[in-house]
Amino acid sequence: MSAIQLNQDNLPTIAAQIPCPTYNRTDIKTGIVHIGVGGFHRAHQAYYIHQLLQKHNIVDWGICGVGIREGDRNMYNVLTQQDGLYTLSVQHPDGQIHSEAIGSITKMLLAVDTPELVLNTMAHADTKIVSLTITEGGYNFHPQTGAFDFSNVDIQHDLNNQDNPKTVFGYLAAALKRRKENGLQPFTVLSCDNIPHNGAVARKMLLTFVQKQDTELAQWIEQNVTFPNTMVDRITPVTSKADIDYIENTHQLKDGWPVVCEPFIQWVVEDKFCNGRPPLEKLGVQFVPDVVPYEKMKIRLLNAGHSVLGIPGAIHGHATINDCMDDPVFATFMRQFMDKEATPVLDALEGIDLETYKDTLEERFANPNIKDSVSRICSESSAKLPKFLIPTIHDNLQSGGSIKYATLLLAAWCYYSDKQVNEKNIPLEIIDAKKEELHQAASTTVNNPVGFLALTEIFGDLQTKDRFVQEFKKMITLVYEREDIRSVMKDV
Ligand code: CS2
Repeated sequence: MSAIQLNQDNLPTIAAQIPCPTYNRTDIKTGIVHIGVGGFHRAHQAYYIHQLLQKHNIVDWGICGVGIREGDRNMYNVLTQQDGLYTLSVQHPDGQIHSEAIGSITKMLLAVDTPELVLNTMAHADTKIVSLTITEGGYNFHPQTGAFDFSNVDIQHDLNNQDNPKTVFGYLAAALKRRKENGLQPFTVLSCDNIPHNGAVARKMLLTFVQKQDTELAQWIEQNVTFPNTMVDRITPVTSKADIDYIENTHQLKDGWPVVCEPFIQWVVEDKFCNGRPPLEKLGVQFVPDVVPYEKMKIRLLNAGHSVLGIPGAIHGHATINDCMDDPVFATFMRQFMDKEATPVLDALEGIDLETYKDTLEERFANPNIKDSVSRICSESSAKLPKFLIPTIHDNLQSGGSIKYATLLLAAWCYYSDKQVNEKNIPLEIIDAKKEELHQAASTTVNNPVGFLALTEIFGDLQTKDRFVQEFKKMITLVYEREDIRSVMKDV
C-alpha cells in the first residue's frame, strides 16, 4: 500500500492508521496567534489545545501559527500543504511509540509574505492571546544588563515603520495599536520560552520598544495588557529523516515534518489573562500565583543539566543526551552538578521534592528512544548559559558554595569553541549566533588562559571574581593538557 499524504481531505482514511482529530476542524475559531511554530510548540501548547478540542470540544482557542522570519518558510510550506495537521510521536522509554495526528493549528501565516494578514489576525476580536516561542535569543536584550538592544537594524526599521514591521516587537505593537484604535480589548502576551521571568521580560522589552515609538500606546499597554510568566516543559528533539521514514513505513503516512517528543509534559502558568483564557486546568496545566520558583528550578536543573551533558558530550563524541546518560562518568558528573551546585541555591518549592524531581530528570534524559542530539542542546549556548548556568555560579560565589562542576563546563565550552572539532577530530556542528566571537575569544586561550572570559556580554564580571578565575584557570589547564574531557570530569 502506498503512503497517503497527511491533509484534511485524507483524514477519514488516515483515521484507520493513527488516531486523528474527531472534532470538526471547520468549527474552530482562532483564539490564539502563536509566533514561532517549531517542534516544541507543536509538542506542547498545540497538543494541549488539541486535547481541549478532542476531549472537551472547546472550539474558541484554535491556533494560527505565524512565522516571522524567512527561516520559517519551510515550516510554513509543510504545514500549509498539510492544512496545519502534523503527527506527534511520543517516544516511551520501553520502546513504545504513540503517534497521533494533531489538528489544533488551523492556519499558518508567513509574515514576510503577508504582513497585513498577520496584523489583521492579531488584531481580530476573536484573538485573545498571542503566544511566543521565539527562543532565548529572540527577546533582543543584552545578556548581562538585560537592556533592550536598540542597535538591532530590524528594530531601527520597526521604530520608523510602525505599520510595516519586521520584528516580533514591531508586530505586537502594531497589532495592539489597531486593537486600541478599534476599541477592542488587548490580547494577553504569553511567553513560552526558557527565560527566567519570561512574561516580565517580554513586557519590559515590548514596553521599552513602544515607549520610543508611541508613548500613548505604551501607556495603554502598560495599563491593559498582561504578560503571565510561564514554565513550559517537554523534551522535543529535532525531527530527523528517520522520524519521517518511521511515520511513512509504519503508518503509510506522508508527513513532511512530524514531531517527536518524550511522554512527560508540564505547563505552569500565572493566571493573569487580560482577555480570557482556555480552561487548560482540565488537562492538568497548573495555574499558580507565582511561577518564578518553578521556572528557576526547571531552568537551573533541567536546562542547565542538558548543557552540562551536551557540551562535554560533543567534545567526547557522544551523539545524544541518552548516550551521555549511558556513560557513568557523564551521568555522575551531571548529578553532582545538580546536587552540589544547582540545588543548594534554589528556593524551596511547596509540594515539590527536589530529589524526586532530579531522579525524574535522570530518567527523562536517559530515555533511549528520545535520541536528543547534543548539537541541539549545544546550539545557541551563548544565549542559554547566561540564563541556565552562570547565575548558579554567581549564587555559589556569594554563598561560598561549590563552583567546580559549572566552571569545568565553561572551560569545556571554551575548548569546544576554540577547537571546533571533537576529540576524534570530527568537526563539531556548532549552531550559535555568536559562533565567531566565541571562537575568537576562545582561541586566545593559548596565550591567556582567561581570554574567553573577556566576552563580558556573556560572562558579565566573572573575570573579576578571584575564586572563579583560579578555578577556571585550573580547569582550562586540565582540559587543554589532557585533551580527554571524560577523564577530567571523572577526576574533578
Ligand atoms: C534544552 C531545552 O534547548 C535546550 O538546551 O534544554 O530545549 C529543553 O529540552 C526543553 O526546555 C524541555 O522542556
